[in-house]
Amino acid sequence: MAEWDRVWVGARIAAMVAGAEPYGKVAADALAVKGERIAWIGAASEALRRTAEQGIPIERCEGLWIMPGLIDCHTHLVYGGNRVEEFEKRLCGVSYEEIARAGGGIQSTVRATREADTETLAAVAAVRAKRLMAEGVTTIEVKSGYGLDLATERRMLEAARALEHELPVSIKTTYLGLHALPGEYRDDRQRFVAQVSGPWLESLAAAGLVDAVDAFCENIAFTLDETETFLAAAKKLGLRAHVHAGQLSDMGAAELAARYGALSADHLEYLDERGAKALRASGTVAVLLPGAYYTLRQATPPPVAMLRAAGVPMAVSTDANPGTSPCNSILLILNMACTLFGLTPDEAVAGATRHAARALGLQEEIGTLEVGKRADFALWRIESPAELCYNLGVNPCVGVVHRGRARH
Ligand code: DI6
Ligand code: FE
Repeated sequence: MAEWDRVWVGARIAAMVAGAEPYGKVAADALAVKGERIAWIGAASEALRRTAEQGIPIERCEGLWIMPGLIDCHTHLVYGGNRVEEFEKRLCGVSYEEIARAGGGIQSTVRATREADTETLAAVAAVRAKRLMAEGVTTIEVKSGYGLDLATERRMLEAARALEHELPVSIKTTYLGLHALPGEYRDDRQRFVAQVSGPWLESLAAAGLVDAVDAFCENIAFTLDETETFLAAAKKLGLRAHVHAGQLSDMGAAELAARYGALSADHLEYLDERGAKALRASGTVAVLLPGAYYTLRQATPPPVAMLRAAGVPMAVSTDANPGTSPCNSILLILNMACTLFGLTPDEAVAGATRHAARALGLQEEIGTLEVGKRADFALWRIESPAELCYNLGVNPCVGVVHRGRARH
């Protein structure tokens, strides 16, 4: 039997492994795949010798860059309707908080999502997922959180899981139990938090639909105590967490996330040094979401220099959602991470590969190109990896391999 299934030769390879070389560039120009795994990385001359002997199929890359498949580690890809009217209102000066407090915002997407059937939810999510995939994305995290009742949350998670069966992409599902307080619980917050943290979480987890949990800890959403109730319940079930922390104010949510060993704390426009140090100590990834920052026209970017100095790994992601980041382009987000937040292009690309993998607990599987890791990679017609960040509205992706198989 041939030792490889297929080999790509004549490429430039940015493995995105941490180290001295920018973008983890390796002194090799060939990569071989066996099954779902990267089997070998080395010199094209050696690859050609072995392929000639064994009749292994060859892809000639002619200088294309091979880089790890991009990972979008924070999305709300499944939802009904859109929020274009709210966009218009905000342009007239009404704030996101005002709209939320008046029953619009997340609540209006909850109404539209409850009304949509599961097939429709899966179909609109697939359209959005394909846009990401066209830009070299091979793994997407998808949150629930627009159902806010058990039946609709379940349907959202099922629609997210369906993507993985219909499309050549890997999906991680997150039960965003605490996103907003639904109208029917307006007078009984405690009971809602108890339902989410008790029977609803148990039921969704038992159905195998929950890879992790998430909560929106914010003055317009859920308190620290409420968030902790949910995180504690998840921990008992052995589930890791993400936390929407410090998007609009600093309530100490990053420290709470760290205390629960969360996979990630996300947004972090409002974060002090104690929070950054806590994240570092717990190995929690800071997920930066410049699309939401841009859409809300916020003035305070996340403290990138502080996170860098503290040694906190920084991921970047679209936060694709109908309200604060109606964006299905990871490449645009890489640009914004540099231009708006001051990441270097190397940091931004690491943020959508190596660090995004860690934010999903998948660092042993994906996010870098190494022998034994999953063969998820993209081919780019560029002269340097920084071009993934430099261009605006340009997609130089010319091929994607997911689990060892070329996408068509
Ligand atoms: N923060 C966000 O930016 C999204 N959710 C969250 O907790 C916004 C969700 C929306 O406005 O629909
Ligand atoms: Fe979000």
